[in-house]
Amino acid sequence: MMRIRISHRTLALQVLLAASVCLAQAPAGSPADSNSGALKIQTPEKSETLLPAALKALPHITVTVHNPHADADETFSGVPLMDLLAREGVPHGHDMRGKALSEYVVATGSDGYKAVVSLAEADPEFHPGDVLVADAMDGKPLDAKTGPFRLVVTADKRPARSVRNLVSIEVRSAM
Ligand SMILES: Nc1nc2c(c(=O)[nH]1)N[C@H]1C(S)=C(S)[C@@H](COP(=O)(O)O)O[C@H]1N2
Ligand SMILES: [Mo]
Repeated sequence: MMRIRISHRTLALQVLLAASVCLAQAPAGSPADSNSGALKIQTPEKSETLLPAALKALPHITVTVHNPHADADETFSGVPLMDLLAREGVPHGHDMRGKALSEYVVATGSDGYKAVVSLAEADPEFHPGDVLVADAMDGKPLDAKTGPFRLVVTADKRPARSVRNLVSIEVRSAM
């Protein structure tokens, strides 16, 4: 009796272990795999996938927006979108001219919801307001319903472009 119980427990442990190894090895980043926790950043030249810990390690800013639906102020902390794009060599600042003005960012949530911001809108040296990839609200990491990442566009009067469960940001050109 004792031996059977022990071996069952061992088997359960092995199943758990195997499952956690599978989870750890699951490919991450495509919009299809929801809640993989990874953010794919794609430009015409490069692509990179950031895990929550990597984004958390980058310099953050904090913004407060009013959510008219919740009728509440919400304080988000995150990394400016343009800081993430600049890592991939996307033009900004002095270079926000010419072809750069034809470029735009498609932000996609794990449910397939999409919103577009122009590259110029995402550049704080060009356009007022902040566009950030937030990973915390009111001092806490975003919950599963919203995170781990959410786009925040402070100049918008409604949070409709605030893509929840953000899984991908892709830079494209209209030219
Ligand atoms: N992934 C995803 N993000 C989304 C949406 C959605 O359907 N899917 N709806 C948007 C709309 S229209 C609004 S008004 C806000 C609502 O955000 P809230 O639930 O935090 O108020 O989320 C935005 N982000
Ligand atoms: Mo909305």
